[in-house]
Amino acid sequence: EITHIEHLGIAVKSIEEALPYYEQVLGLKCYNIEEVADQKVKTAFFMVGQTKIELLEPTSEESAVAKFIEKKGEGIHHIAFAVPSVAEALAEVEAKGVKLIDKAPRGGAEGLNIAFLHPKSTCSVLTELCEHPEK
Ligand code: CMX
Repeated sequence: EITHIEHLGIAVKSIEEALPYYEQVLGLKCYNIEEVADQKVKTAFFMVGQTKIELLEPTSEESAVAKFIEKKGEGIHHIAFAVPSVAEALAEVEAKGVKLIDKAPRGGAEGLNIAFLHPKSTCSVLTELCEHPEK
């Protein structure tokens, strides 16, 4: 059961270079910049209603985001849906034949439990499921 869009992930080459557009043109406020070491990305977050925008800057050439930018250029990288339980949602979609990237929930940015579904099974949109552990 999806409750809302938790965030949209947008791949950028440089958060520093992207910030003026988000802050000065769109008038959004970056409230957190965080490095997610195991994903080899630096992230910057903005709130838009209850949905966030997450800018993703690769911190290594081996980062999935670096590979994405090389292949497709900067742009929307993934959509993240909030669900009450990532473990239950994974079991449900796997039973429906979806290919999983993460077989079990893991820790993501901002302390969320997350898991990715493979774009080959999601109409080519890399899809993330997220759960707020405190909720
Ligand atoms: N959206 C849609 N399609 C994508 C994609 C994306 N973001 N990234 C890759 N693909 C497609 C590629 O275009 C390619 O399609 P074709 O076979 O038709 O050319 C296919 O998926 C395989 O891509 P690849 O470049 O060969 O890359 P890999 O298979 O090595 O990895 C993926 C692809 C999705 C499995 C990998 O990027 C992954 O595990 N992603 C999840 C983790 C992640 O993205 N982390 C960064 C964000 C972390 C965060 O938010 O904190």
